[in-house]
Amino acid sequence: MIEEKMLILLRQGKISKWFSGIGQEAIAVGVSMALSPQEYILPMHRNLGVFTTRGIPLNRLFAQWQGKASGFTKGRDRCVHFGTQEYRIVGMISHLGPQLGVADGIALASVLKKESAVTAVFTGEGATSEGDFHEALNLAAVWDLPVLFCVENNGYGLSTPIQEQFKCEHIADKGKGYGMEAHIVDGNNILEVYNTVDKLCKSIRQKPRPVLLEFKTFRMRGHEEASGTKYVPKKLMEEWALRDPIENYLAFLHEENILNEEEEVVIKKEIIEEIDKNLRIAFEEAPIDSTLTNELNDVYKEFNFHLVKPGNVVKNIRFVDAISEGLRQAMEKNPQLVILGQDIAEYGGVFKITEGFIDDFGKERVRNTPICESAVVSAAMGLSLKGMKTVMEMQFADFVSSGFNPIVNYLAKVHYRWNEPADVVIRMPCGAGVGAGPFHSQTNEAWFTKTPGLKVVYPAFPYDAKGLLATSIEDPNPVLYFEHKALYRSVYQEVPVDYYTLPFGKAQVLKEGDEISIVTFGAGVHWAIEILDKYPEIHADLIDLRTLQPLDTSTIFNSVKKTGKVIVLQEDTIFGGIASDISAMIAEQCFEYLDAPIRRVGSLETPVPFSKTLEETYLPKERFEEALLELKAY
Ligand SMILES: Cc1ncc(C[n+]2csc(CCOP(=O)(O)OP(=O)(O)O)c2C)c(N)n1
Ligand SMILES: [Mg+2]
Repeated sequence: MIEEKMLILLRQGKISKWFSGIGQEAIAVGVSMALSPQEYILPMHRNLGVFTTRGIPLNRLFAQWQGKASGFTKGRDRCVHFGTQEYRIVGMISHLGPQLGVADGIALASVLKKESAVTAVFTGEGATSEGDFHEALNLAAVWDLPVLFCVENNGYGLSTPIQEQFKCEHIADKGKGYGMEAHIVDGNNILEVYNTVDKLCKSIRQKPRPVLLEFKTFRMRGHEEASGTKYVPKKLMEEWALRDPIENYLAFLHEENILNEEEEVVIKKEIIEEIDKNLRIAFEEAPIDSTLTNELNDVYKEFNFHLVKPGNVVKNIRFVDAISEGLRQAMEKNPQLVILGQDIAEYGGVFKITEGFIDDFGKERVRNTPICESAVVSAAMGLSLKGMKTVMEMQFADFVSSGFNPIVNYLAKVHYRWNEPADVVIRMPCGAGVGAGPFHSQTNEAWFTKTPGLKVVYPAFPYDAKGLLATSIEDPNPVLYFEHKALYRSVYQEVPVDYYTLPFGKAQVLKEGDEISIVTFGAGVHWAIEILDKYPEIHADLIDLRTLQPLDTSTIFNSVKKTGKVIVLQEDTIFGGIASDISAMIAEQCFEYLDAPIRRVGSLETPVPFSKTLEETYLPKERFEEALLELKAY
């Protein structure tokens, strides 16, 4: 009845979009009723029944659809794209697939917390073609996670019929391939849905494992209202109309004398009144009002940085040891912290940073993952929803492209959208100079500095690496932590033995001079030191940024105002990199102080080549030296 009302409002232009679940109601309602209120459900765009069954006040639901303040996203996301911890609902993002992995993470948290709870996640049959579906099911199977994967096979993914979507007869057939129990359920029969799910949930709570359910059903309206159903054969529509879950259940209730017609009239009248009353409340609510500050402040969860001062006892260690030590101490400090990554357990990770960790923290908290970056990032999101922290080791920063979607669309946006932090650190072994070719050498920080909602940390020294890793883990926001492989075993420093933190957004001025400012980070810092050592007559400020988001612009601007000349040096190719943005900011903020053109120096605009000689030409060290001398002489 809510849907029928919405279709009217849509025609009147009072709401902007509607994804109808007419014909599929029994699935969302049946599944939700079989779960306990404490168990999480991750619904899709057609699952209104999840929201109503969980008892969300209708005025809030309507306000959400109208982008009003008493909705769930402060007007920032539309329709059912929201979550609410209060009702244990985690809404979808448009990309469909990532929520399957998020369900894995929630289920993993429930296992680690020994809660014996089921997590139910929905998807359409169309989205089962996404890699995320395969990754999430595989991960859940390997880890025995108590996830109920509910596939609503409604015949179409937008206009694409199932025979153009997958080749096997039933989606449930795929369960065998994942080593997973799977069932086919008549999704139009509420009793069958409820009884099947109820029985399964009882069993999964006893013996945690994933189960794949394929609900056979049909989409009776267009993908969304505007797109219509012209491409759907009339015959199919007619056949499925006879199987309408609500009509049939109603007939059943009448036949069994559970409900008579007078009662039906009374109930419907009550529901109409409830809908109308709540719609009135939502419509009367003023349009959302916000300020720029308000909008900007909600991109990140507030983080009250807690300075833990470094102790006096130090040890001379390598960059790689500092990261390992920082991670180990964070594990000791935070029982809620887990580490996920490929080959990180017994093997100790390809760079041996987690060597020995499973002996101290156990296999539950130091988890080898299958090769499925997207599902693991999503699972980390799910762990965060249950109050846990994750450090994920990306085996090489290059491979982050396989987990890109959930990072930039889920982790980065979730706090702005519905106030939930993504308490995840992704460690990114990066960088060239190690003869590793185009796919093991990139420094891809620019993929992330572009995206509001992410923090980006990029230390150049062991001392900073340890302290900034501690802060990254304490910070509840998603952090991309870049660690340069060429520095791992070549850079040593005296590093405090005990745990300490360092603030984000504070650059370090490593050398002071009044002629030129050099702004850089990561390996660039070491190249700059080397070249400056060669030319003691050049008096330069050398600024190591340490974190790129947040960025310490005041240290940059103060230096440029003093020297009037600046080189921004980065290892990545220049175009679209952070050096370009920094130089634009300098141009805007320090124009009157400049005595020479701002110079950006970076790698050649090619992929990173393998051979040593080509790699030397690719990397910007020599070009930096030239730029330095040119600028000195300018
Ligand atoms: C990554 C991605 N690709 C494409 C789309 C566009 N899109 C949104 S829903 C949808 C169809 C989904 O079909 P299905 O999974 O069967 O769910 P249904 O709509 O039938 O419930 C498509 C193609 C999208 N939102 N995200
Ligand atoms: Mg579909």
